[in-house]
Amino acid sequence: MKERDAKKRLDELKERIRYHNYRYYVLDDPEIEDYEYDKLMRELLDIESKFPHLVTLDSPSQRVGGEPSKEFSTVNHTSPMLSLNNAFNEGELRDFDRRVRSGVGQQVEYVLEYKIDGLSVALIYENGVLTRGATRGDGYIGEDITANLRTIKSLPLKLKGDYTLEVRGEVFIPKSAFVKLNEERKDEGLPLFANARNAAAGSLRQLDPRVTAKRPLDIFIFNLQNAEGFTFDTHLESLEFLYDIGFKVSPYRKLCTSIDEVIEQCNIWSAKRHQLDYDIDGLVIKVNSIEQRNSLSTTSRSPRWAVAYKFPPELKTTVIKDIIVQVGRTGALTPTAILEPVKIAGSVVGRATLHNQDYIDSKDIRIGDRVVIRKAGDIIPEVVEVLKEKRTGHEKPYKIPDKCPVCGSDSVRPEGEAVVRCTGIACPAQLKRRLLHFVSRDAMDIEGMGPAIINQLIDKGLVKDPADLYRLTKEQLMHLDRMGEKSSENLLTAIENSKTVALDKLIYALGIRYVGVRTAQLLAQRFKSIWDLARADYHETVSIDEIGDKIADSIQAFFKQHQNMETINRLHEYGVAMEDRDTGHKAVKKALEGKTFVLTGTLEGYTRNQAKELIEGLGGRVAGSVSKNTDYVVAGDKPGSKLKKAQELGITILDRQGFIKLITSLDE
Ligand code: 0OX
Repeated sequence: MKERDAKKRLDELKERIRYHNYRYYVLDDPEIEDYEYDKLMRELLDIESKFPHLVTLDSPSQRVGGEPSKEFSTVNHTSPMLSLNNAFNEGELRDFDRRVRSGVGQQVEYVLEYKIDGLSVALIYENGVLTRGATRGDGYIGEDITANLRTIKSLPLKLKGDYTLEVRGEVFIPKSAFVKLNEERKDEGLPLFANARNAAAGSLRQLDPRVTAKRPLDIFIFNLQNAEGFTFDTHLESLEFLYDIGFKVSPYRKLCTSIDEVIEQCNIWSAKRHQLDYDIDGLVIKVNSIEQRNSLSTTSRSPRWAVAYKFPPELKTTVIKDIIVQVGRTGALTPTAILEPVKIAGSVVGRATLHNQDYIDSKDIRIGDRVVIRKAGDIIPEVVEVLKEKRTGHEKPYKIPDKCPVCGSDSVRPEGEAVVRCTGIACPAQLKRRLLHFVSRDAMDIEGMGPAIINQLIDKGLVKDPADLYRLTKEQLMHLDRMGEKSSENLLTAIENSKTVALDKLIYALGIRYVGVRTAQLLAQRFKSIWDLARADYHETVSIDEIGDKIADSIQAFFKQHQNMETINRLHEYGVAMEDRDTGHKAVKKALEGKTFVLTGTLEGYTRNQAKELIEGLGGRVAGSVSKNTDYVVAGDKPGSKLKKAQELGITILDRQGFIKLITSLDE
């Protein structure tokens, strides 16, 4: 690989990993499976190891995880909560062993533990009493979920002894309890959890600990992080100690004196893991001697003294009976194979994802094919291989339809992308997401129209496309849960007021792919009305500075849909202004124009200069000291006296996450 290609690929990988990190760690709503994420990460690490000078501070390899979310108060971890490097086969286990032995220069003993598929937490006990519990967050800053952790029955609130210490462990829901939980939810008409890990994650993130208390959470403690006044020679001794003072420690803690023994255990548990009542996706292998561990130190994201062996996915053969497409919330059309059901990885499987057209084409997957499928843990099964020698000649090749199967709009595949998407503004599969976007602050700005109301409006069939919002009556709104006369009137006023939002907001509200706040401003400046924009040809839009062919194509595809034009016509009919009252001469105001920032402390992932450039690129100014004219103080790690001054002056203080949120919410 040439350096130029490596850099380009690294940029792509970083962007994708960052995005998926965010979905996974912050939103608890992953879009891809762990193994796909692992694959991206491994590719990134692989390229970075070949081109070390291309490693940048903001690379996902340079930090531990995602970003903490807003609802709980945040806590700084006493020491980073590191992630584990993975080993996927015997060779990688032997590599790990070789690295460890050459690092310590002596014989090494390992302790093996189950790798529980749950969520890591940090717990602080002071004088024997649990005082704080936190999620892992981004590894440095987590969320304070003490109240929720207290509800876990297997977690001692008081230890046998007045110890002051920190432990780390994995929260999970046992398989049998998970099945029961989902059965209860089904009876109550509640949405089901996809798997035990998601159920545990959702339960830990409840703002109301009473809800958490009803969930069958459990915890295994796997590490003594710090202990005031004493240490241990080995990890195993520390685990025994933790067991003795009342913690639930993983029942499997196996001492191995050679890598051969480790490999043997990995093979044994790979076959036996389905017998356990909790999901394990591998074994964790840790150096037993604490002294040896300390001599091995840590990379920025994972310790060198431990590795996670990931079980290989199980393989089975079956037949593809049909291929269907599913339309996701973002309008993505995902081809899915309907299989002759088979039992694999502990459950019966009837479907496998085919990802996209390229995947189908590259493997030449056809309806009627006998295929090998694979499933690991709770991963959606996928087709690994087509058994072409079993073909009878009756197998049918497959193409993703060029119309959305849900709403009939054109489905398009933008150049250079793998995913085919529906372009319909009123597509039922995307309706909720599109409505939330339509009413949001930078769009039509309909205050009071939140997810709870939108869900009810959709469920009751009152709103089938954004234009329907303008037909709602007070009576209809008053019949919704938690809506009284006054709140209904307020909401109607907000809807009424939205009819005269500026043209750029209306353009943004349409949810045209790639048209963010800034692009919408540029379009509103160039075109005087939605009608002008709809009529404009590709060349007219692409000739606008900052608008490339991808955006121009997407705009063309959007306005080509007669369903979308129907929605726009209806919006017009109900009184939504389609022209800019200002005739389009106003300059595009940069989002941070007139705002003064002061930076203090270090912002993980950004150098001081990078942060400054980001702000200035959006029109803001960075000043050296805090005064009453400062609009924002961005406080990173170890902030200086500027933070105190900002607090005294009552200036808005942004932590790293707040800062990122601010700059990313301004533009696409
Ligand atoms: C688990 C598990 C997770 C300590 C240093 C890096 C990882 N999921 O069961 N993490 C660890 O160890 C930490 N041990 C485990 N057993």
